[in-house]
Amino acid sequence: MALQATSLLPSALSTSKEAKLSASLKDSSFFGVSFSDYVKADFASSSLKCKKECNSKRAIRAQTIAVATPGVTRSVSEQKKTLREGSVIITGASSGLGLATAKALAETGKWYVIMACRDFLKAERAAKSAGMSKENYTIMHLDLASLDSVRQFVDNFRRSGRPLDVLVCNAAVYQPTARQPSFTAEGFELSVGTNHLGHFLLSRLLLPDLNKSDYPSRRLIIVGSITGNTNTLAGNVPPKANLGDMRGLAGGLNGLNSSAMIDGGDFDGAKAYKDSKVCNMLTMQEFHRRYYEDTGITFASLYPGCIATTGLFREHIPLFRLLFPPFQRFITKGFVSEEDAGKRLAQVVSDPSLTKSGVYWSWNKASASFENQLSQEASDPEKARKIWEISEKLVGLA
Ligand code: NDP
Ligand code: PMR
Repeated sequence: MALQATSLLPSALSTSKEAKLSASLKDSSFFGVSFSDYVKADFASSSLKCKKECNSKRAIRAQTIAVATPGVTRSVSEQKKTLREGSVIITGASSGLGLATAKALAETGKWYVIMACRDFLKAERAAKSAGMSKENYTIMHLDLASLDSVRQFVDNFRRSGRPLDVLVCNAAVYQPTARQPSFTAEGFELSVGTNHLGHFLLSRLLLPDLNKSDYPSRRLIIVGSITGNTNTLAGNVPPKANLGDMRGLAGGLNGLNSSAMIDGGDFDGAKAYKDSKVCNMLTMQEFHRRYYEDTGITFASLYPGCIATTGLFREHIPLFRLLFPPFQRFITKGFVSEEDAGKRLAQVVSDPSLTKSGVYWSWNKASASFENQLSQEASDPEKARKIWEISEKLVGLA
């Protein structure tokens, strides 16, 4: 049964101005698709389990570290023995979700944030205007579109002498209007090169540092998205993510002797972004399979909600940027503010109840976290293994 898009509109959208908005959403291909085609699709999220994970042993240790043994008087030094300040690297912390997460963690006083950013001045201004206190953060240069920069960042971080307790791979670029691909320093298509390959190298290089940490709960978090998951309505908006047989990735995504797209097809910036998010979610699971048992590190991904106001949409046409926030706020109801999304990611960094590894976290309407289900492609272990193996060759690890 094909529902009409207008039947989904709240009654508040009855003014002529808002009626125009709904009409344009319904009829135009401005959002990349006719809206009425997509209201037919099922909300896969309604069938998702709403399950909170039990505390792991490590998390219990973290929580109870300062708890007194009943009947025993504690010495002053024992009373002072609390969890040390955690140390977290957040990539792309100069705006949007990364900045909001940095702020949320820094203001707890329990976290020192290493903001790994490509534009030092922008990051410094952003941290200042977010009201972050200088003793809670530092900025280190990282350009994920250059593998040399990734390696340099790792060296610089190690030289700082700080421990690494949590790594958050958050930065991303989205080029929905690009007609031609652009490329990273090593010649990989920019979206997959930055969002996936840059983070892949960073995470692989920093894994031993995470493993060395004595912090009770070490975590590696890679930000995923609903739009890479074709088991959802949002994931069915064209162009859909599809890695195919990964012939383009295997060929180096250089647009010369191989396609710039992972599946070997014609360049499409929006698809390249969604494909990169599938790579992010598959990489997190492959890390889990390869390293969780031996290291105890928690590997997680998440969809923080639709943060429709961030810089991610900076390259979209102005009309999209104007209409996207009200569309998400009033129609899909998937909207979340930057501040609230930051609190969600901060939860995945530090909440003692979110220590389960291999999980893709989402939040329900009451803002409670739950383990979400990934699409078939985004949870395919064979594809995850293949991406891992091709990626390690591309970034020079194999
Ligand atoms: P923003 O554009 O606000 O933030 C992206 C960040 O990535 C910026 O700090 C940007 O730096 C940084 N970045 C981009 N390229 C590079 C690079 N080459 N090296 C280092 N840093 C880089 O977008 P969001 O906050 O929305 O995106 C954050 C994450 O959230 C992304 O992974 C995105 O996929 C994910 N996400 C976003 C959703 C949304 O609705 N907005 C929904 C689901 C997931 P600079 O400031 O210098 O440009
Ligand atoms: Mg989408 C429940 C419905 C839902 C949700 C949660 C999102 C999230 N979107 C939904 C539905 C729709 N969107 C529908 C029905 C349409 C067609 C009108 C639509 C269109 C659309 C466009 C054109 N949506 C978009 C775009 C983008 O350019 C954004 C994108 O894909 O960026 C990669 C986007 C998004 N919608 C979302 C979210 C979270 C995005 C940002 C994507 C991301 O960061 O992964």
